[in-house]
Order: sequence, then C-alpha cells, then structure tokens
Amino acid sequence: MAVERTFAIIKPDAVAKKVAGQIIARIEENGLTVVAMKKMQLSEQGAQGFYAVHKERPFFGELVTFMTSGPVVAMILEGEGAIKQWRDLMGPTNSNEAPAGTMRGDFGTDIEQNATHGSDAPETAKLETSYFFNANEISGITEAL
Ligand code: 3AN
Repeated sequence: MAVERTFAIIKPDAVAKKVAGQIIARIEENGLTVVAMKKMQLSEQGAQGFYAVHKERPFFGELVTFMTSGPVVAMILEGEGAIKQWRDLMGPTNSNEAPAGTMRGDFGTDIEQNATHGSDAPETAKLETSYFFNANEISGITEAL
C-alpha cells in the first residue's frame, strides 16, 4: 500500500472535553505520523468555505455554528493507506452508531458533535490540506504526496 497523507481535524467538542491529547496518542499508536499540526479558531467564513460542499444541506448553518464554537486542532497525517486508516479509526459519521474504540464512539456525542474529521479521498485530502496549511508548515518531504 502506498504512503499517503490525509487531513484531519479534532473538532471543538473534543478540544473542549480535553481529549485532543488522547486522540493524537491514538493516531501515533496506530502508526500514523503527524506531519503538520495547529490549534486554531475557525472563522465563520473559514468554516463555510471548508464545508462548502454541504451548503445546500439543512444542517449547514448548525454545522458552521458548531465548528466555530471553539478551537479546533488541524493536522496532516501520513502513513500507508492513511486516508482509509484514519477514516476507520474515526468510525461512522454518527457517534451513536460508532463502535467503542473508535474516535467517534469514544469521544463523540451525535452526528454533528462527532469529535473528528477526516478526508474521504485523495483529491479531498489535497484540497483540505491546502485550505489549512502552507507548504512551509508541513514537516518532511512533500513532493509526490
Ligand atoms: P464525514 O465527516 O463522516 O465524512 P459527511 O462528509 O457526510 O461526514 O458530513 C460532514 C459533517 O457534517 C459531519 N462530520 C457532521 O459533523 C456533519 N453532518 C453530517 N450529517 C449531519 C446531519 N444530519 N446533521 C448534522 N450534522 C451533520
């Protein structure tokens, strides 16, 4: 399997619960490497832009309110099959359906307050990464990833 990079967010609910450290520890224990990371407060415009694909969905306004309700931790994760691996570690979107041992199962509350985000494909990983990080904020070799 190829080494790839994915984009991850520890959402405001998980940061507020002070489980960001536990989430990062699990990422590392599972063999993924954090190649970029920053804690930040999303602006309304920033959150709207990030979730632009969902702008016609009925939950869009609430999602933006939630994502701007407190700081988030944005990260780029690297590893073999990182996109799927991080999605598997997160569990399904709805925390109520996420098994114990997954990020959403252990740290999320519901479908909106679901602790973490992860890109769903290589194209979205690239797009989301460049939305949050400059090249000089990313450690390691960036070419071809
Ligand atoms: P995922 O993050 O698992 O890829 P998406 O892309 O379907 O899920 O949804 C993006 C985000 O929108 C989710 N992480 C969740 O926070 C929120 N969301 C999705 N569906 C709903 C819903 N029915 N009500 C509220 N928020 C939702």
